[in-house]
Amino acid sequence: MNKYILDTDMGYDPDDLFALLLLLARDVNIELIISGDEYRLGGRAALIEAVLRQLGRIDIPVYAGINLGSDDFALDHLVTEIHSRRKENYLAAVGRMLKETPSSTNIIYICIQGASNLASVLKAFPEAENRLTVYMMGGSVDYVRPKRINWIEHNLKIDPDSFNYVLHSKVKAYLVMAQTTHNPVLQVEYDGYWMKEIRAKGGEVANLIESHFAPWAEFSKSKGFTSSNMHDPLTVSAALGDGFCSFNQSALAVNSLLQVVEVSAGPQKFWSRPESNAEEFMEFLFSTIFKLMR
Ligand SMILES: [Ca+2]
Repeated sequence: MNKYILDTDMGYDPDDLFALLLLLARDVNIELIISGDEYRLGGRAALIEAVLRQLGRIDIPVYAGINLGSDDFALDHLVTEIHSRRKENYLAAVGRMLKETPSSTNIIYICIQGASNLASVLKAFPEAENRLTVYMMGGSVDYVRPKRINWIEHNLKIDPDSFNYVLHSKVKAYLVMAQTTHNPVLQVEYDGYWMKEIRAKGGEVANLIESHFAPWAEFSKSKGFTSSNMHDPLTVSAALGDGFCSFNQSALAVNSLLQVVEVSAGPQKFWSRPESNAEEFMEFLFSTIFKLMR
């Protein structure tokens, strides 16, 4: 059975919560969760722990990752507790996992935030390049958002050096990128079809989703939208081998405009084609999450 690491900035766009719910509903072996783009003294890690407690999964350890000093943490008000500090930090925990996991077991590292923690893992443990298979959301190739001049994809923008480090490392990596995930079909509108289905089901998971989505809808209204794109759930789904998106293969680099470009030499990376089976994916995503709501 594969082992999974989830590296998430839950508490901002609610697609991270949908991604976690998808992972939990699939009953895979989540070894540990690392918080990304940390906030104050482990604010995100504390939020993730609170979510896991609500879902009855306190067995999954949460480690606070790198704090980039950002201040756009939308769910600050939901953090009522302090992150339970562990004896190890996230690097030590990943190092121990690399050491203790037999080479016949795949370790899948799912990164649905910036690449800071992942790049640190690759720098700290040279063997990680061969042992990990990475699925990461971020960047874009030949794509910028319409009417958004100088747009840079969020996960790349918050730490371009780490993103570039991962691209230049030898780690086997699949990138689910913005040219694929910025698809209207992958949008969940706060007052749209899927949220109505979720509210109709009711219960603790529905309330949890509401508590993450309502402040996000309020927060993003000023930017002209009230939806969440399922970038991160599509990435989790790819990591689980579902096949809703397909991948090109070439060497990639981050250029001076912070766009990802194909380059002629360097380690090969897999990166998502723009088209995906988005309709089928959305049906699959929510029918899977609804299993947690019975
Ligand atoms: Ca995310």
